[in-house]
Amino acid sequence: MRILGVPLDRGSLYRPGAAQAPDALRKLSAIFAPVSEHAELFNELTVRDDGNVALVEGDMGANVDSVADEIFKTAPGTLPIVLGGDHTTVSPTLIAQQKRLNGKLSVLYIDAHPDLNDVSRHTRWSNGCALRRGLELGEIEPPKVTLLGCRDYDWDEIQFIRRTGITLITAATAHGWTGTQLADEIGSRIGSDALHISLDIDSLDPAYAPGTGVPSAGGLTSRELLDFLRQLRGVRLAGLDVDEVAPPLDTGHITSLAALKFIFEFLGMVKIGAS
Ligand SMILES: [Mn+2]
Repeated sequence: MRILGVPLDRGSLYRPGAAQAPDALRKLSAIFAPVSEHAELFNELTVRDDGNVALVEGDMGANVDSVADEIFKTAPGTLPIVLGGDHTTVSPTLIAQQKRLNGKLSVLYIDAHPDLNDVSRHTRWSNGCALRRGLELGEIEPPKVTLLGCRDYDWDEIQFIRRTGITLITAATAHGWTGTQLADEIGSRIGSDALHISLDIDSLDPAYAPGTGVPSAGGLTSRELLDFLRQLRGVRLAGLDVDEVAPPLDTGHITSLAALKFIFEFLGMVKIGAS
């Protein structure tokens, strides 16, 4: 495992703050012992923290190539865990992962929003365009993407989803599903691909993750998301990015601690899983 921070929130045009997340998460991570919630010890796992990537002034458009290059340097067999930053973090992450996996990559995008706008708020590098840019620049086929937990859309995004064959599992649908159903749905699509998980913390209901730029009512519970992830343990994993945790908007570290919980459970998935 290799941890990299991307302390950039220029894509959060509504409420920034996510640039502070990588350092805040590192500081708080000492609270957690290296075990999963199922009391499994991570005694065979090596996690190296490579700090934050170097950024130049500007938005992700000015940084996407250098951040992708840095993530691409992750050694074969090592999984990157990328800490955003706003969700434009996923764009260079997907570019790098698609190259690392030689195109054998599927994506689980867990978010209240699909981030599939071509242009949002007068820029191509707002977080509302993050997945669209990642697919374009990474040359990833849209049918390889599953959206989970969505509940806010722009009209163009809905048309893009319908036109390109992206799988959409709304928060409302997911609420009625078991983890096994989700694992079956994803497992039936990815074939021999490895799965990259992109987690926007606003996929959770604001009750569980209030400290984020664009909270949206009606989200997943922490319990639901943990159960979904647990059922994905049989899937070959490519890596993880966790985005949109905004410490200045948080209260009592609730959102940061939720993000850390999922990162630690991801570590548990890798130990049990195939990679
Ligand atoms: Mn979002």
